[in-house]
Amino acid sequence: MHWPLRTELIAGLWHYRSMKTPCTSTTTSGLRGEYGEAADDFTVPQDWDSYSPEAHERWRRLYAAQSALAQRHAAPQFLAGLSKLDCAAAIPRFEETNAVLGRATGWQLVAVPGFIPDEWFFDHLAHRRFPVTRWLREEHELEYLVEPDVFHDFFGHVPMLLDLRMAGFLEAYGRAGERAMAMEALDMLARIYWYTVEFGLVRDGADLKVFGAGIVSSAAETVYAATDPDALRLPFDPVRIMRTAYSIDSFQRNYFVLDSLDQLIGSLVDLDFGPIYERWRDEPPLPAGQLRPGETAFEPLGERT
Ligand code: HBI
Ligand code: FE
Repeated sequence: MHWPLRTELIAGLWHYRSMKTPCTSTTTSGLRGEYGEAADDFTVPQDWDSYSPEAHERWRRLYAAQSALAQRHAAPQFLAGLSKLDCAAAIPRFEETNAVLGRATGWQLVAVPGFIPDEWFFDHLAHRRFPVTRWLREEHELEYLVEPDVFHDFFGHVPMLLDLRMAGFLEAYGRAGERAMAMEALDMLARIYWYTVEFGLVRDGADLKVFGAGIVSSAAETVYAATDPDALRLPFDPVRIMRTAYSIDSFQRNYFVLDSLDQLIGSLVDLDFGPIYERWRDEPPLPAGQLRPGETAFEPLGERT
């Protein structure tokens, strides 16, 4: 069985359990990666020279497969970003990418051992530093792994960091983290990230395209989210999203579709999250996969009425 490539699926577990113990080794956190070598801000050197020829070859195959699918199904903004990243032939050197990113949007990549604590994740984003996992998945995990690796983090996320709107949105998300944590509403904020940065779709004329990193780094979910008549695609609505549960071990049971990337910032910039957190944080989330009264789902081509 080929499960979707679900790289972020333990984000929730991480938040609830792992943070109770200091994340300094794989044994205390249960996470893969060299946490013992990390600096206080959880960064590590990328150590590009330590990648084996087999790892670079594996990257090439992953890149070839996913970029072919992306040409058909990914948003033009993702493809525009990908075309500026010279990363088809080998695992990229973050240093080289940083020159391109810095010029385009001021973002920089920092290497990390894997999942890092929420506080640090938000702090990096708030300062336009994107944490990218250093290690690459093994041969037997090409289709499925539970933690983000360098392919998910780089191929999935970095193309969109070259888009000015996504660049601004991710910084704003990082800044929003502190308040969400203080108000004990991190789950609500995290759903915004999940349903946009990780699993977002956007209209492209009459068509729907994928741009979320969790989708574009998964062959099976790219096809499912972009083309399957059974996938439930709902109109983007921030409060609805903050209230909607998500799947961590299967395809998403619903997706949210932006009219444009401008809507991402436009709809959130004037929203006062405080009262929304207070109103909904203690209520159980809406189950995923259900159309609510008044909602109209999207078909892959055009709208269903
Ligand atoms: N760390 N490396 C990494 N990648 C993530 O996507 C990530 C993380 N730490 C916390 C986190 N995500 C989420 O729990 C927050 O977005 C809420
Ligand atoms: Fe991700």
